[in-house]
Amino acid sequence: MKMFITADSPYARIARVAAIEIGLAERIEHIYVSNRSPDNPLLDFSPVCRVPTLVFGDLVISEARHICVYFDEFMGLKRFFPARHVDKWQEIGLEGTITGFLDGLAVWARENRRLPEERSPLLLEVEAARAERCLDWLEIRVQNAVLHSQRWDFSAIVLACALGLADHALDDLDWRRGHPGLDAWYGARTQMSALIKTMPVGE
Ligand SMILES: N[C@@H](CCC(=O)N[C@@H](CS)C(=O)NCC(=O)O)C(=O)O
Repeated sequence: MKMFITADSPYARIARVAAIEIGLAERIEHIYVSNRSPDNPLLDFSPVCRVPTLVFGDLVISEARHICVYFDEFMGLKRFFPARHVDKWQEIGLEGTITGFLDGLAVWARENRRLPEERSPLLLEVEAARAERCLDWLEIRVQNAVLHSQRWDFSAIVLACALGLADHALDDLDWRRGHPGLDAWYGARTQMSALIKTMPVGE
């Protein structure tokens, strides 16, 4: 099994964390690639050419979520998508909001990589507002323990990787201000070895 990744992608980080947590990391060859480079070896496997991409024989899986589902099934576990006692659709709603939060931060971080004069002020404003709304929403879910301290499933991993992206690439987002519960939730997770080992590097 091999997995194409970059050192700074929050999506690749989700899959890397999942591989560690489920005990597959040592069985996966991690291949670091340079996104958008014409000689990216991932082009031989995927026309979409985004990280993470998992390759196993003739099977090619992109999308961090699908890779996590695959890891669960491969190991015969329900590690990242456990059966819930609460309404399954509430869980799916939560996951969608957290994923949307990450997607917004990723768009913002990508825009920040452009030259200042090439950045869209509208896009930056829209993403900053989206992030603030999501942070307030998430703070409530931490305070009422929907996002409780023991939770370390797919949604929680995505949230940790999103906040890691904010710390790594979004200096202009002071996300801890006004969100003490989220700060504490994330602070406890940063001590976890899977997050330490996958700390974003570069760009
Ligand atoms: N929805 C995808 C997003 C993956 C994604 O956007 N990866 C970025 C890196 S953060 C990428 O590989 N971009 C390459 C490109 O846009 O050419 C997932 O969940 O895995």
